[in-house]
Amino acid sequence: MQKKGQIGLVIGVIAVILISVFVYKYGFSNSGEVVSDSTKGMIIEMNDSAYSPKMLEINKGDTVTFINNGQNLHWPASAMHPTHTVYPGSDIEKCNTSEENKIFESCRGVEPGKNWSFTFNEQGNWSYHDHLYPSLRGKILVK
Ligand SMILES: [Cu+2]
Repeated sequence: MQKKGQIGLVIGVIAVILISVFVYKYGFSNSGEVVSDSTKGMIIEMNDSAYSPKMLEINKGDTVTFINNGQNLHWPASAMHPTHTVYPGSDIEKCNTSEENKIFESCRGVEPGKNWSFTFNEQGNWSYHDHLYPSLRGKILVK
């Protein structure tokens, strides 16, 4: 009788643990998914050898965040180097003016660990490069 009680207790404890783990995991992954869904595919990682992903497809109005995971400064900018005028309205000459936040370029090196974001309101296939390392390139397709 006492043994049965102990087994029952053990089963009860295990059940409580399993339920807690399930609830925790379910709740966690659920809220985690909401966060990752809203930023899914919207992040471009810059490191010292490449931008990744090299080709990103987004919808008009989406915001892309360029994160510097490298050791050096990185400066994402619209094609073509060095004027950056391919993306509509963009021009390196507009850096340090009131229009700076409307152009597809960071206008300065983004420090390691920091990021820069831009919202794409123009449909098209937009090439960009790193103004400090022009051989580093990528494309953003805005549908
Ligand atoms: Cu450039």
